[in-house]
Amino acid sequence: MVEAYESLDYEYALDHDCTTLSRHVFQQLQTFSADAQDLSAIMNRIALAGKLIARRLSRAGLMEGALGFTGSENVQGESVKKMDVYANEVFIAVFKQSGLVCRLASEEMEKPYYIPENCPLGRYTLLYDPIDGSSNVDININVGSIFAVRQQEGDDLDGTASDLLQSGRKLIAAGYILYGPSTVLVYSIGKGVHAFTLDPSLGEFILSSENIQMPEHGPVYSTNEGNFWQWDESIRDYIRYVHRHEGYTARYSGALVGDFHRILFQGGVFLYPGTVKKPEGKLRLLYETAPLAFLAEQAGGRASTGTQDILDAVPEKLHARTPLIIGSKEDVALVESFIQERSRQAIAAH
Ligand code: P6P
Repeated sequence: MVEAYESLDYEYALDHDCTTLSRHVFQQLQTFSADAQDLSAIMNRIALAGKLIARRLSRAGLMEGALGFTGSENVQGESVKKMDVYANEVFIAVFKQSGLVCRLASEEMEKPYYIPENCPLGRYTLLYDPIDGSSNVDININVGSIFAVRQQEGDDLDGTASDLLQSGRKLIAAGYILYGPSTVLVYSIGKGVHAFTLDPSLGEFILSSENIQMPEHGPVYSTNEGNFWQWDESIRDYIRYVHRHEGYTARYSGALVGDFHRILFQGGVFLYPGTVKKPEGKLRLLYETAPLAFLAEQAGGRASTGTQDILDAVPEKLHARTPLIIGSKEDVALVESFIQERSRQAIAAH
């Protein structure tokens, strides 16, 4: 007699292998409405961008002109890598004719890219960092793409995209693609956080982790301690604390997506505070800190500037920056406690 469990494994295996990204979006929303179909299509387009970028990264070392610098600087004043330009163009290419978006706003473009008049227009805006951590590209260490999706509000006839200057509470969807030993797409549409692993043999992202819950506390603290001399005393107090207490371990890759991904699964805290050179911090709100904050909160974690939730921060300009403290609830609260203590002392001293 065939053992009952064999048929169950087989059924589970088929179902597990068939949970693709587009299907998962519909399962999440429990509807096939026009909005759900738009969101599913948007996620599919992002997945296609991820596949194209992953393919290029996997063979960049063998391709003439794929690596290295372009020689120009972006709006951030950062030297642009050839991979930055390629990835930026990929997102434009996969969305241009999609009829899903009206604009794309990127770390690599001073102003948003407006879908040309001869292309179908959509009601959404994609905000993205095409390659986060591009300093890692040439040395084959993980990098990522970060994305955020907002619904267009108003008609933006003046081309200032002022409707984008709102808090992250307006986000419809957010996520990232991590280009590591495997390519993993992590996303949320406000109903939990879910991870999909690219199966190159299928050319599909397949569900690998559903309803990810960030541990309340974790051992990891992730920050560039080379900036210690530039930090506020409160952040130094926190670093001195973890240096003197058992149970902490430092992990820092130079690419926010990989460092966040570790904390999403293992717990802990990532911090990029303000510095003397960049008091408002280095990371950009609309397409770096806000999308990750959206994920962190959906996974039961937190994200703070140190004095307010990231998702409540309202940018004054498209490329506004914020300090970032993101991760497990307890660990973010511990960092904030040192900031609050220093504030209390400063008030008491006056
Ligand atoms: P630093 C990469 O340039 C990035 O934007 C993030 O991915 C990363 O966490 C951070 O900057 C690294 O900055 O100053 O430590 O090199």
